[in-house]
Amino acid sequence: MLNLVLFGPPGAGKGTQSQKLIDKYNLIHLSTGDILRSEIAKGTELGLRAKTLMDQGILVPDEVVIGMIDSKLKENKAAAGFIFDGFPRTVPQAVALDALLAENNTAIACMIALEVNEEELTRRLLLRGQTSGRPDDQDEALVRKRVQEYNTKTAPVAGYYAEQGKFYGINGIGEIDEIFDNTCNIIDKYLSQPQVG
Ligand code: B4P
Repeated sequence: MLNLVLFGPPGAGKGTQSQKLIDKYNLIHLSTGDILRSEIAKGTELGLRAKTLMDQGILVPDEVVIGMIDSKLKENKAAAGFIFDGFPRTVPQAVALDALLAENNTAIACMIALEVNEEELTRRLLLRGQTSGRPDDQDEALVRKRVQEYNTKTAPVAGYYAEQGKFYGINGIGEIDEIFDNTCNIIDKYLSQPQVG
């Protein structure tokens, strides 16, 4: 199984690169942001709870997103692998993901982090806000709040994977296809190594 974590601040290009990676490597895309927005659209109780937090640029509780990922893994037991996009976003989420994958005798292959500065993130998200209809993309203070949440709660997750020797950072500024090629190079290098177990 090929399990990848696509990592980076809001607007770094995780969703954009995920779409290209799932086609090339035949993986299942698990975006906690997309799953939460679908719960909001359906008007479920979980969605209503999450919306209040997401509209403020705050992370939803760990147990909510961990439960969502657990059920998606169970629904897709025959998958060739997964791209985790926007998850894990805290160290407890990363620990829980390792445990869930271990239950299925698998593990994260690598974390690929898209590195983009705050000014470019803000520019991209406000631009997307003009067409996405996402309330969290439309207000500069809210966009900056999301980046601040990332810096305090999410950035430490990179260290968690670095300790396991699984962290790879790449420049997330430039042409989408060029960033995609650099991402594929990391994955292909991993796949060319003899796999343990
Ligand atoms: P997400 O849906 O994960 O949204 P995001 O961080 O804004 O990134 P996204 O993937 O959508 O954008 P992308 O970088 O591809 O999270 C939303 C909210 O949900 C969070 O704030 C939180 O409240 C909650 N949540 C989600 N997961 C959670 C978790 N695990 N725990 C707790 N809470 C959670 O692209 C952005 C824009 O940049 C696009 O318009 C794209 O076209 C553009 N772009 C991409 N690459 C580009 C490039 N190379 N050059 C120029 N533009 C580019």
